[in-house]
Amino acid sequence: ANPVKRAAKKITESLQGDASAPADWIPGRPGPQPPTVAEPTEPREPLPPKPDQSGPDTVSPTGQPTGADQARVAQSGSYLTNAQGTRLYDTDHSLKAGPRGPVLLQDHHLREKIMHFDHERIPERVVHARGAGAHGVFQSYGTASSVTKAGFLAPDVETPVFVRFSTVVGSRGSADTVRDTRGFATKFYTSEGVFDLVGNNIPVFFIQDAIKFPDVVHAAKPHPDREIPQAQSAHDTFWDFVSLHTEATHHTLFFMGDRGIPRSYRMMEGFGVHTFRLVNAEGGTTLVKFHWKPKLGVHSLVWDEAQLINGNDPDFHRRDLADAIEAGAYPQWELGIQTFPDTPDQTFEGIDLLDPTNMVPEELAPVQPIGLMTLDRNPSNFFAETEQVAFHVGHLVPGIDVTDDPLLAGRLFSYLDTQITRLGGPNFPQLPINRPHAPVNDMLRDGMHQTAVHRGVAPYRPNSLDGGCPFTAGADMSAYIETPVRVPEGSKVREAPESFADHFSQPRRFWLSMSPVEREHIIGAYIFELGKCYEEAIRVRTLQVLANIDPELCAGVAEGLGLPAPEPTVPLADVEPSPALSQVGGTWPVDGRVIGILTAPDGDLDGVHAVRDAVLEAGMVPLVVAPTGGTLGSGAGALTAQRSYVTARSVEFDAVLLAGPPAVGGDAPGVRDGRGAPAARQASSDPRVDQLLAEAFRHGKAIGAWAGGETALAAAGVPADAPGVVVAGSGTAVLERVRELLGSHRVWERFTTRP
Ligand code: HDE
Repeated sequence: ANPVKRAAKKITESLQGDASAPADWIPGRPGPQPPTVAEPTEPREPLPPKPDQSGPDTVSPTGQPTGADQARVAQSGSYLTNAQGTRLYDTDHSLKAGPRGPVLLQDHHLREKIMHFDHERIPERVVHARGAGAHGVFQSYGTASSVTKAGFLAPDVETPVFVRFSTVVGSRGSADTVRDTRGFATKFYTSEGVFDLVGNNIPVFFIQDAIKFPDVVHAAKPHPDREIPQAQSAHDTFWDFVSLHTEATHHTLFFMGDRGIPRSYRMMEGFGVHTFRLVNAEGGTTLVKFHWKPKLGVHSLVWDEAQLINGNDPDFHRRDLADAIEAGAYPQWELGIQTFPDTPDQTFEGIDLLDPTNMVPEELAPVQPIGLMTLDRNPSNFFAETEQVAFHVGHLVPGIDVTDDPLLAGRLFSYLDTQITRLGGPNFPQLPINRPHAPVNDMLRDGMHQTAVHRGVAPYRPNSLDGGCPFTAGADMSAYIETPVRVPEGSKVREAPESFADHFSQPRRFWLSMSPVEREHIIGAYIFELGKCYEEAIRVRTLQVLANIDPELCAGVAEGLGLPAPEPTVPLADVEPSPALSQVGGTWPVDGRVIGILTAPDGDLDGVHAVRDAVLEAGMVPLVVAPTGGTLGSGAGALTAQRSYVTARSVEFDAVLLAGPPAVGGDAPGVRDGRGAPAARQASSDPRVDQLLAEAFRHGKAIGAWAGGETALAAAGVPADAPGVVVAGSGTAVLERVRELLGSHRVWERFTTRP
């Protein structure tokens, strides 16, 4: 008779039989029905489930659109309003008692505007503060299906992603091209929940146990007294720590190598670093390491270039990523896995898979491609997306589980914790960039910055008042179930296993895998970094670490520091090199490379047109450089200069072309030699062009010239017959050769190496 009771009865009956409520657990994935609900709150009859039990949709109780329409809600209507939607007639003057009188306390608009401004900043990330992000899509090949049941790795599944690249040590406003490790964090918005792969561009880490993280970070950050240097490892506290704490040797060697100064985020590898455990539909497990392989290859800057860029364009990497995406040169990475049998000792070929300072050479365990990621959309708002995105290694989906790597264990704790400080409370998953694309029906409630309007009265389990909702799922309904891994027996200890004790064999493998030019870069990096330390004892101690890796490395650095090279204190490990670690020797696509074309009003403008078209055709970016800004030539053949001799610097270009002799402009405003007089120069040169060519040459970049452009080479000290200098009869002929040179990234022959 009572309609509420009638409805309740119907619902109770339907739950016991062939229930329709949970039919859409995971779209397209039929599974058994959820367990029957018989909750013990008798004698009261259960209420019917509320019309919407689908979780914390961020709906406005007044019916205003939110969610996908958020942007419209944030900014709608053409008139300026206050935060409450009241239109304003003036936002430029405070309310005063007369035009020259005191400002009135009652100016609520002034108060609101300044209050909001005062709170515009949130704490920056304690590490990885400086970053750049992009949206994209991950297309699964399905090749991982035999080892994981993760839905997003099934054949042909497409998953939206957001990636944030970062430096580690510097503050939010620090320069991009400092020597540092780079973060490579990916959020997969899968239909089974969010999966975050929070990795770096270096496959190993400084420490084996999370409890050392504050130590390594305190050592790398600026000195606590003067807060210098910014975003640098070249200082005493860093080298003090890593020379005492030799488990950091492998990672340190990696980022003293070229990977510490990537050419572009688009040209970096990414690594999950830890060993993860994949679980397939039958419950079978496989240990894996994740790798991102860039389609453009792995390329780096040279140190001198990186330092110049820090001054010339501190946003170099951020700009490069955004420009490439805007230009349609979408960067792509293949996701791959190295797989290892899940044996009780969790080692592979003698390598302890739980030690994150270790890697497994690709020659021993090939990287098997499992999908392709394409970044195709820039964020619309840096703060809302790149700054507020919150990654967490514990954001896992069924089919991907963690191992007992003690570094990973600490990270599982840390990432949630840090977001509470950074994003102001526990509700950061509701921020648009963090919202899962899978339905959310948690029982988390209230708290700072709660924007969801939850339904129902029973955010607890068991309940009968919300009809038992939400239900728990089984393994066959995409529930996340931890793998019942057997835990080794033992006593509670603060100790590392014996297998973590070897700190030098793997660094030695890395060193032996480098080409001569890469070794020279590493030696140069150590000389620079240690040369910046004040304490001699730190240099001496580091040389001892290097002696334990390789005598040639140690001798090279010792020579540069003017110190004796010590003898090793451990036997040098007998290890095979891993050629896959070297960045030199391959040929790669040239998409998105930047070609500077120097010309002058009387240069070969027709040739420049032809070269520009050919550069664009090849998916590269042409930038025309002229003595001043403005237009060159007239009519149909007119050219716009994107850079002038004042704004162009060599570091912006991957190759430089000279279309005719550059203008002689050394007495142009602002160009003076060291004594303040107009720069002394050869009659045929402009000091800015000389500098540009000399830098490009020194940095191993291809240089091309035609139509008399070669006359500028001599004045810049560039031999016309040097490797990678191309002189030909036409611009397109020059470009063709330059393009081939770009395929190997740099003209490696130009760099000196020791015999
Ligand atoms: Fe992180 N790390 N990390 N880390 N990490 C953070 O989380 C931490 C480690 C990595 O673009 C923080 O949201 C601990 C390894 C990336 O938003 C913090 C330990 C690897 C990012 C944190 C590590 C990483 C972070 C700071 C040692 C490579 C940037 C802000 C146990 C596999 C993510 C934040 C982004 C960020 C803690 C070690 C990668 C404090 C305790 C190893 C890419 O939670």
